[in-house]
Amino acid sequence: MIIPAHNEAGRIERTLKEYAEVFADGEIIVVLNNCTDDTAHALRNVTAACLRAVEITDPIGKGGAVRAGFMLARAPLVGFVDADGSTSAAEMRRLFGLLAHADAAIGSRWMPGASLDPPQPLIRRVASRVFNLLARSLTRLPFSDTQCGAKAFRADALARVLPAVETANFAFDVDLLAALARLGARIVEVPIAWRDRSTSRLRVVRQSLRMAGALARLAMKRSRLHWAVPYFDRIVPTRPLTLHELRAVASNGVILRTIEQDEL
Ligand SMILES: Nc1nc2c(ncn2[C@@H]2O[C@H](COP(=O)(O)OP(=O)(O)OP(=O)(O)O)[C@@H](O)[C@H]2O)c(=O)[nH]1
Ligand SMILES: [Mg+2]
Repeated sequence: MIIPAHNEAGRIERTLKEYAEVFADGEIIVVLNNCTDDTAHALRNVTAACLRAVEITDPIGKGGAVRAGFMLARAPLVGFVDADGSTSAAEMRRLFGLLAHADAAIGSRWMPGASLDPPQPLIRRVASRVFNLLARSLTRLPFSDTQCGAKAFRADALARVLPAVETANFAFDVDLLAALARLGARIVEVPIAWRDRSTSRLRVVRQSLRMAGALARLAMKRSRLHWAVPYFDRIVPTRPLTLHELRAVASNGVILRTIEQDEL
């Protein structure tokens, strides 16, 4: 399990305690990124053998942090989830179970059967639907919720697509899913139980604009205009990171906590 964490001192401890129990047979990798609060201290309050943590100070976005986690993961099945605990560990475990017949299993808050208790604030739901329309029309992905923070993958499928993924901000999920789809990977989307734990830290308008910029870049990269991407980057800086750049940044990461290989 990869858990990206940006200023999560107040929310991560409870999540980790829950996940450490359910994923004691695996490995949880927390990627602290660009934290200005004491997330590292909250981590020290959790004693679990399955827990690893690395801290990367450069701001690499949620997408960058999850991708850095993918590079560190050693298990044949790898997932990621938000640090705030909006998806329970049991729900995440269910997604992993679906990988017996799929390369990727993703949660949806918008399919019939999803339970939202409590739901996201209205403005977040509106932004989510607008983004989904845009993402579907630009990428032809058929999913109802590319942005749900609960996804599981077969590591071999991930390894094949990671070199093609560059998005570092919150639109990274679209980049990853589109790359998997191009490869012919089997992706299943299932309704999920969501318990919203928003603190509305994410400034919706600014973040949505950045995500839209990243989507436009993605569409351009896959079109006949791909040669114009460097010009686009100058006008609309979405802070993409190639695998090569990410490796360089991640190599400056500080290991806060490690587990022995044979504990796996
Ligand atoms: N590396 C990195 N991770 C981030 C950043 N922003 C958020 N995250 C992480 O991404 C995950 C999802 O972020 P959230 O803040 O829960 O996003 P959200 O659910 O859209 O918004 P909330 O209303 O705050 O819950 C969490 O694990 C965060 O710690 C960032 O700028 N960089
Ligand atoms: Mg959240």
